[in-house]
Amino acid sequence: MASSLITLNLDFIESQHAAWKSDPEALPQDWRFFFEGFELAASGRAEGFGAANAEQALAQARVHALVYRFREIGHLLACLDPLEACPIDHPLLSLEAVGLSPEDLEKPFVVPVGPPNVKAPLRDILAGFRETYSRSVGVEFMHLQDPAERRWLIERMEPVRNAPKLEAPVRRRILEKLIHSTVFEQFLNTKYVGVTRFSLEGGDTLIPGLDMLVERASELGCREVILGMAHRGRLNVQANILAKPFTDIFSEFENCYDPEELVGAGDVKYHNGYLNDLKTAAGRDLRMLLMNNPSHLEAVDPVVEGFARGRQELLSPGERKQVLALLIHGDAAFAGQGVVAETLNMSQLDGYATGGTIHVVINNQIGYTTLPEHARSSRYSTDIAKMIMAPVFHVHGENPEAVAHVMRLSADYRWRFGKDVVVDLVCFRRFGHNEGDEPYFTQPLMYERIRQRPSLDKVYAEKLLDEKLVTAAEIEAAAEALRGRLNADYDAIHGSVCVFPEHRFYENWDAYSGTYSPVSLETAVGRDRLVSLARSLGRTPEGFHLNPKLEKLLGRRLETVEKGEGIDWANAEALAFASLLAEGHPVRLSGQDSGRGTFSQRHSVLVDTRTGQAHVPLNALSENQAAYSIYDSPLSETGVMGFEYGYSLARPEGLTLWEAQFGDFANNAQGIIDLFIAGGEAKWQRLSGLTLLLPHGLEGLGPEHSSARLERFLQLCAGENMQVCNPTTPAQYFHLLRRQVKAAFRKPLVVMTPKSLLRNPLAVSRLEELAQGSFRGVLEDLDADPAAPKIVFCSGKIFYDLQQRRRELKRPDVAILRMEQLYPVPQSPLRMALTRFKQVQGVCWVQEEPENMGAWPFIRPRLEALLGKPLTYIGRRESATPATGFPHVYRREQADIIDRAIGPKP
Ligand SMILES: Cc1ncc(C[n+]2csc(CCOP(=O)(O)OP(=O)(O)O)c2C)c(N)n1
Repeated sequence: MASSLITLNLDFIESQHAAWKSDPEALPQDWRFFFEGFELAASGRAEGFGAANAEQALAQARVHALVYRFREIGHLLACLDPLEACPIDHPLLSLEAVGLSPEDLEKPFVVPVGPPNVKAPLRDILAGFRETYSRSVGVEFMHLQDPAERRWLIERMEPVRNAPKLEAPVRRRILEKLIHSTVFEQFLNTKYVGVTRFSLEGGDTLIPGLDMLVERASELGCREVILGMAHRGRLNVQANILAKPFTDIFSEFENCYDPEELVGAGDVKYHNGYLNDLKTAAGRDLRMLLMNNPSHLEAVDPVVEGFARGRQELLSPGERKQVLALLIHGDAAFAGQGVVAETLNMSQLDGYATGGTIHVVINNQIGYTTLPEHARSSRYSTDIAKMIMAPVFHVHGENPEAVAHVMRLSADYRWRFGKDVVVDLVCFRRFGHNEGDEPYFTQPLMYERIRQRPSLDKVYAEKLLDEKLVTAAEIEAAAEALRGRLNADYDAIHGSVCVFPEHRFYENWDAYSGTYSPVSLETAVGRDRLVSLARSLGRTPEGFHLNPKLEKLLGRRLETVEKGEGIDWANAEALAFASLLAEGHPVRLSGQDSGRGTFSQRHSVLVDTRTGQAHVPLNALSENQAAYSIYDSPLSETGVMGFEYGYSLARPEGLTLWEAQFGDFANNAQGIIDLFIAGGEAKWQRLSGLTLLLPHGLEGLGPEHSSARLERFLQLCAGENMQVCNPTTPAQYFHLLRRQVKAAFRKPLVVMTPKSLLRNPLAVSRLEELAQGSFRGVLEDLDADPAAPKIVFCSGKIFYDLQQRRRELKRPDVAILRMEQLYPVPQSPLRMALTRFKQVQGVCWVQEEPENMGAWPFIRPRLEALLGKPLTYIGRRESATPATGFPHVYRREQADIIDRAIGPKP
């Protein structure tokens, strides 16, 4: 470790040296001193300089080297851990490490900061740098490659030695917040003994720290904070930062709700979100949302980012300053969960940036019972953040003034540079993981040290008492006032039936409901309008050099619309998007390679063959159209899907889509699907209209390019929580996309989308089908004989294989019914489709997926209940993987299914 640091140092110094040689003025003042001294020493022969001068210059260069080290690795000597004695020295930061000796301490050297050519004894210079970088704040910032950012930070840290004098009212407020934090936890501990609340105690400075942070953020122009955090201290943050009424918090402990009043399945108290409109201490308005959170640590991170992005677009289009994404992490989770890296990786991307997230790690140096040495390979739990060159402030968690300073500095940095920044609050966990946990089993020594730590509010109160900034009576009055409020609110709730608090949310949701009612929805678009939209989509700007193949493709698209037939999937999708945009509904689509489309089908973004300039026809429809946002996403599923889910929560008026490259890859985001998409409404009454596009279908490709795991989605369906559809025609897809926006309800929509059907000449629609009607949950069979004795139910692309065989065999006595929507099960369309056939003897379900997969396990009991008779299964036998990797086996299996369902080839 040490040697690699030194190598890095030398490489860096060499590059700086080269820069200095070509233009000394280009480097900051301290570097200039350094190299001047260095050259002087190296040239010892220089005319006019004696050996003594050269020696002195060399010593000065060494001083600079040491200063540089303090900036770079001073944090190794910082005093950060409340459970350990402060380190006294570090070999890499010693005088000897740079060739100086204790005799040099009293010698004068040029001070590397402040006005030029001021000299001071080395002892004093060192003391300043030690204080700045190796006391209560340890900073990692020299990995930032932009010298302007480093300089900006240096200028804010070195002159005040990372310990600015805080004004008396600020210090009193810190004390008040510490008292509130402590009294709140102690109150819960006496009233609800042993009940899980994930006490913040040991990390109490979070509360005054956050208070300082939001105060500064609002000073800098922030109007809204979107906060994501896990279990630890969540109730405390709700009470003391978001001003959630104590009565609401207590009623969650009391379980006093009338079961009749309860909405949805609910969630545990330390997962619920909260929205409040606050007044800051300075009297400014600040809206704060604590995002609902599942147990799955860090899963909420991308959701917060997506939501913040959506709010930024609504509140302050074109800039990201006014809405702040704030994420609070645990140390074990921050280092361990991959979604953290995915979220950080999105932070500066055009499609996902939120102007810099402030991350605060409650680093209590333990994760449940696991110590850092077993939890990460990195030195700090925050090291992952350095990949995006975020500055990291490690801060002693028992120094509330240092915490206040770094919180403010982080806000300043975020507002200045629009980038992520991390505060690592080094603290401890006073009790076990939760209130029923015994930490002495596993960490007896650590907990013995913790037991000896006095409560921080007391320690800080002593300090302010000593300085006569407060009186004992004021301190007692502050605690008493809070206890009084807590007691009164407790008495109001305890033992009574309480009302389930209304889940207030953003006003732009007022027009939408969670009641699924898809009937009589107008999704058709007039012929003329469609033709006119198609013409716009086919146009490129004057002088645009379009790839000749694309020119042909776009020409064909327009031709089919003008002719009124042969409209394919991508064309119908573009028309659905265009019509929505023209009606004022924004559309946002992101996924891997979604701009072009994985199957080279979409071509939403056209690239000039000579200039490389992009043109997006869907954004060139008209002046007053809504925005079409199309992004090729980073290669992440959890992060990006979580982001789009969060975005959909902010923008109910638009269509938000996430697309999988192949449907399989969505299972990398299974957590987002389970926790938010499927369960969000039931747990938190939070609606989302997110649409997932999942390429699905067996086509002879391997096990991971065949299935979107339809069965997984269906297994999650209950209580009309989401829609799962498998449309087989472009027109159906068109209406389905439009329904998702035009409906007054908002439910996630999972669409199995095609691959081979994209180019199947049979899978095309007539313009008339877009200009009339709406999405149909079941496609009837008008070709079949009403006296057909056999009904074949299917869903998805296998329909075309079945239909073709039926044509070949001329067998109208087999009716083929397509289930285009699998959930909510379209009961009345199913009944309607069946009434045509009066002499049915046998009904079978045909699918290409293995028997333990696809729609079969889900649909069987439901269809059988509706039909009143058993269904026969025709499909692949059960399998551990969705598809064989051998194309010839695939073909044989597929042929066998069609043979059995309709009859062998003639
Ligand atoms: C994805 C996930 N895995 C495992 C858990 C179980 N779990 C809950 S808290 C916890 C420890 C978290 O440690 P840390 O992130 O340091 O936060 P702390 O509880 O110490 O505040 C674990 C393993 C979880 N909630 N989520």
